[in-house]
Amino acid sequence: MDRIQIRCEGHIGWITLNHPEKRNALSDELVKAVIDGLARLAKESCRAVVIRAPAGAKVWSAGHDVSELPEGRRDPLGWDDPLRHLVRAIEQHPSPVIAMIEGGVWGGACEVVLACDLIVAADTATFALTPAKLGVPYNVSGMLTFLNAAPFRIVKEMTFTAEPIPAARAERLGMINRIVPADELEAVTNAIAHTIAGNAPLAISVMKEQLRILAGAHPMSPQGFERVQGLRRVVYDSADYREGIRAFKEKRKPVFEGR
Ligand code: LCV
Repeated sequence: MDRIQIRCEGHIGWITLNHPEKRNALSDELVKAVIDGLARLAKESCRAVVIRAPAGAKVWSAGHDVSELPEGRRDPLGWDDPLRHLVRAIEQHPSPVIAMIEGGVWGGACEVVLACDLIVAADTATFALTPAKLGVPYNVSGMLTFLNAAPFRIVKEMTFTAEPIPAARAERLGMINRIVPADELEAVTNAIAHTIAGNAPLAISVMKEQLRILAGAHPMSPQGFERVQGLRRVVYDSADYREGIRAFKEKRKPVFEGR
């Protein structure tokens, strides 16, 4: 069963996440299919790529596939985690990647969406950052993705509460580019993609890469990085982390004890 649908029409690539039984959870299998799809669309000289869920989706993506997270003693979001590969593939894709959002976007899927170059959302869409709900110590580059997409205090609110925010608020905050009625979402996204595709692809590709390098140009001392990694290790080695993952699998609310 293909976990995505892919097509290229008039220099525009379309990738549809297609694992509704698991609410498009970002499993290794689905992530690999999206990364391969992006590479294929680059070879077909697509000048913009839209990543979407099927029309009418209540969930765009439920985030990292929790069943694939380690139950402790290993960084759950290390360099080689599928989610990290997907975020880098989007950021390094030679043409703009547009997230077309309908339904809820959860956890690591929020980072995938915020790593896209433009975000067009239906007015019913919601966005939730969920590490605190699971007890996961999010990783440094992921936190930078959030900080590059939303004001500092909003990142704190979203990460500390793990509560979804509605598309209207996300747009007011500048986190997303456009909010439209669901029945206009595809047409508006398609129009934006065609406008981009009608401009100079080489210049756009270079400006995208310049912006990626500048957005990531945040100095962090080796000591600072090692301190953060040490603190994250305390979290993913904690009883709370194990409890968060187990509670999800057992479909119950976690009981965190701060140890
Ligand atoms: C695996 C799933 C998932 C899922 N993984 O449908 O950002 S971090 O640090 O937290 C990071 C580690 C991360 O991204 O973690 C994941 C964060 N995601 C969430 O917290 C969202 C978890 N999912 C939900 O809250 C609900 O599934 C939503 C609200 C998305 C949809 O609810 P709905 O009632 O429509 P179900 O909950 O019944 O889910 C349908 C099937 O998808 C699986 C879920 O286990 C169920 O499988 P079974 O039918 O086998 O029981 N599923 C959902 N999310 N992230 N599997």
